[in-house]
Amino acid sequence: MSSNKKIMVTAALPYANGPVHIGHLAGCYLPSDIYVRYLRMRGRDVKFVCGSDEHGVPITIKAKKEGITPQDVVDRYHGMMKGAFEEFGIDFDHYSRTSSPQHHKNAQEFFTNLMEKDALVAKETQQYFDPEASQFLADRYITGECPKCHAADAYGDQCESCGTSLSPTDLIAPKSTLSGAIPELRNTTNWFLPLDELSDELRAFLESREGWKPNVMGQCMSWLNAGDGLQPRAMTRDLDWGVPVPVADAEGKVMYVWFDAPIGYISATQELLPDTWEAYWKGDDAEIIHFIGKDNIVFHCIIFPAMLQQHGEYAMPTAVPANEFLNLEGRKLSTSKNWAVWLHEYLEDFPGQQDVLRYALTATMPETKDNDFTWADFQTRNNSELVAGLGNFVNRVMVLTHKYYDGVVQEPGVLTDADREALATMTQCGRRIAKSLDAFKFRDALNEAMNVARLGNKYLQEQEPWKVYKQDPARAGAALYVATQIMGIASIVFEPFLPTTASKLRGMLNQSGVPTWEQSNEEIVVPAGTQLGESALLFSKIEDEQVEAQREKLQASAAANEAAKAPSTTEKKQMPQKEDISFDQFMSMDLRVGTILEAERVPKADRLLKFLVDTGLDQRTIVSGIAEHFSPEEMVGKKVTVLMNLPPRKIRGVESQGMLLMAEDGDGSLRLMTPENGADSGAVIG
Ligand code: B3M
Ligand code: ZN
Repeated sequence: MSSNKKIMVTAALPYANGPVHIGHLAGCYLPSDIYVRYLRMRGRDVKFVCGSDEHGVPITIKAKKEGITPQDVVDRYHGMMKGAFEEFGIDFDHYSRTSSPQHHKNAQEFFTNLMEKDALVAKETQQYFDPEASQFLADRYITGECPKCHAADAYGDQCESCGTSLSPTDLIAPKSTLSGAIPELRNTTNWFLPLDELSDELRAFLESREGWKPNVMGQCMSWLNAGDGLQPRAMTRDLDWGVPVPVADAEGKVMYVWFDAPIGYISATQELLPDTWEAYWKGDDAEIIHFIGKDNIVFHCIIFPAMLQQHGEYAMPTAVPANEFLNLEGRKLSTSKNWAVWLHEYLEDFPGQQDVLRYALTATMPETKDNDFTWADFQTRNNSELVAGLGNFVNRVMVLTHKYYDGVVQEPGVLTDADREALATMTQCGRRIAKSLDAFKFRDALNEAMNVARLGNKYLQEQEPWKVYKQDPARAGAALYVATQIMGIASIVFEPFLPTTASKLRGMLNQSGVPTWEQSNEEIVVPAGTQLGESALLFSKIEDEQVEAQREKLQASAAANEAAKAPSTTEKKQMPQKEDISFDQFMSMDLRVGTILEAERVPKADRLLKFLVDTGLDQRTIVSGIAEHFSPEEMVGKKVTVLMNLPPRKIRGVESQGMLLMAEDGDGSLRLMTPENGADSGAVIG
């Protein structure tokens, strides 16, 4: 990367339909933020943009469910997401939103540009239409059986069980999510991007990219090389929420959310730099890097590049470092199942400990394969690595320097071999971290940064200034001088990963302003004579009870979510009402309260119980097919409702003189009809 490049870093625009969780952070916001902070320290000309993705069917569905407008939904979450990113130090130059007027204008210009070049093809196709809700059903408005894996609840655009990307007409037994109605096919015109004709150009673009992660390039090539190749894809939808299609007679049509959302990166840059934005998006100096999660690869590596190629004025993406998925305690993170750690809730439980989460998530970042976040791992990383490693090292340097030298960094005098070796090792760290960061290897980079703290602890352990001081205060001062330089390097190399901690370190070292990355190659970071500041607490131990509470909270909220979703009894399958009877027929039924005196099983009849029932009038035998639901023992003494005047009939050789009434649920479970407050045997019901 030559240094006159204009570097545009984007992080996927999160849908404004829920708060931000750790999966989002680990997937693309942390790696992009670390990368940008690092580039800034290298003095690179970099801009970092993001924003809320406010279109798309999930938002309209949520609005319908809550009885509010889509704008209400996105207003609620836009502010929340922006705030969460700020809290966690995700340092965008601009966080925009796709409902902004600038974005609508920009996306419409882009669309018009493609129309003028005949790059979009109008096609009449049959789309599903909900006759009850009288609207076309795009994407997630329609569910059905997945034709590939046969999961029951695949969406019109994708099956979440097997990941296959689908069209609504692919679904088996489709159903409208709006009304539950069976949709019918109707004709409608939409505009398509003819990806089938653009394969060669796309292949040439992808083959010209260097150093892409194998997981990303592999996915792209498998689409290009698939049996039937790329297919034309509709770039508009029959919907009323989105960027209106800027074409006459396109009433009631908006852009497909994946058409307008990536253009949102450009719109955000225009808002940030109204006069100079083009330098970051056009021409040979523009370097464009998209940080995303793996489910967004097709859109950033195939569809958006195809749009850019057809438009013709824009530079093509340089890199798309997509991450895999983060799981949570062995399960897939899920907003809808409430299986997540929400950033705003984390902050309530661990106030001021943003860097701990940044650290734990970077250390388990799903760079090359899916990875699992567990609270146990979080606790270990905090207690063993941050508290016992980095925190302990810094604390020893600060406490000893204050104790022996009033906080003044001593002249080292003549350095020993061990000192020189420690300083030489430490000046290599920045280079090694840089190499990993340049290759988007964030876990390796963080581990290298942690090596600075490990080096510091090892050095102090070997030099033991707390012992040496008594005989040789000058030597102890020299050792603390060296240790302070190591702490100085830590304050530089941790800046991209743990910005709050790095800033506290600078405070302790009496340094102001973010240093340059090159300073990490120097042997003197904190000159002798520097008066150190107060020792600040960097990290504190996380107790077993705290992580146990988190695990419980997770289980409880997932369970509560499940319960809230379970169909209520009124939604269960109900028996249709029977035909009317006359009032006389009703009055002719003789119903009375009875008490069960004896109960036993009927031999060789699994389902039958034989009762002796006191009806007030007599004691009679009644046989009932409820042995699968009740044991004879539990029935004795129970009050029941008896239909008295059913003609006697023989069941398995036993004459039954009446019937016990039961309530049967939709799921087949039975309950006795027992009078409240224990009415006497013989009480007449009616
Ligand atoms: N909103 C999808 C997602 O959050 C989408 C990203 C848009 S990036 C242009 O997964
Ligand atoms: Zn499937």
